[in-house]
Amino acid sequence: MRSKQIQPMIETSIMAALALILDLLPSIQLGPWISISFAMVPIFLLSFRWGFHYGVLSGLLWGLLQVVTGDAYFLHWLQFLIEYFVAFACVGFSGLFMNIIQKKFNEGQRYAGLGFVILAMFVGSFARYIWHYIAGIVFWGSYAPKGQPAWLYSLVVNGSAWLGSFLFCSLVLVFVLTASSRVLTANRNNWINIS
Ligand code: 218
Repeated sequence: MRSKQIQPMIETSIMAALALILDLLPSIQLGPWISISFAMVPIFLLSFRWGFHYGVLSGLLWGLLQVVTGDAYFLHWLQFLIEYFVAFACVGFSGLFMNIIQKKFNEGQRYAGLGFVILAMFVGSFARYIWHYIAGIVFWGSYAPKGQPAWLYSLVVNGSAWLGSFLFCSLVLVFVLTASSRVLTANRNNWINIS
């Protein structure tokens, strides 16, 4: 591994672990599957610092950590693959906005920067929850209350979990970045050199 990749890789693993821990904290629970937490914040932050590829990798690792810690629900191999690997990896789509976010904050355009941060979180969280929504229709439909179609049940469950988590993450990251936008750039050039 090139020494340039070592720092982002370390952050990738730390942020995945942090997301796992935040997810275990008591969150706003509106039903068994409607959990509103800010566990995605570390993955978003990493994505804004290092971009799409590291964001996807960290999301994948977060999903994997849930599996190995016994925190995953298995109904079907395809559901398992979609909800714990594909969905979590998609949080990294927020990293597609790294350049514009970095640029806005560098130029001192805070509000524009925050706008793109929120847009990026919208895209990343949506890209994740669309998979939970699809899995909800295909695999979790039998849990719907009597008479409720699966698409509506999944929309209620995953739509509210998505909206709540997106808003909660936005609140937390806007607060953090208003206090110190340096977290976006700090130490990005201090490569750890082990060669
Ligand atoms: C309707 C419905 N119920 C449950 C699930 C499963 N689900 C939902 C959201 C997030 C996650 C990942 C772990 O936090 C899971 C497995 C669903 N998709 N749809």
